[in-house]
Amino acid sequence: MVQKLSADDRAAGLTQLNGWRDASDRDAIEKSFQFPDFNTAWGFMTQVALQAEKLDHHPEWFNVYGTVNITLSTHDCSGVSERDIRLAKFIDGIATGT
Ligand code: H2B
Repeated sequence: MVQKLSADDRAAGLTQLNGWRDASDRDAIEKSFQFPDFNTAWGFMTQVALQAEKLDHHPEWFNVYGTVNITLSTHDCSGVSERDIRLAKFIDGIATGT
């Protein structure tokens, strides 16, 4: 069973991420990405999707043209776990091109 992060571990995890914040309306973390066009946004989403399958951990997301809003939470523990931090780190790496 996946463990929900403690408040301290969650805060520590967020400091390792770039621009992610606690969702205002639920127990999750979120970030908004802006790309120059739909093609770039979709390429980003494709890379995230492949990694999500590999990790068996999937984003909730919303896309309009170059905007991609991503929310991460772990359904299995109804909150934020290490899996969300891991996927968020991967996503940050792709979005910055590192
Ligand atoms: N994704 C997310 N975000 N949270 C989960 O708890 C989760 C998932 N669980 N992807 C996985 C799939 C689970 O449903 C399967 C059965 O392993």
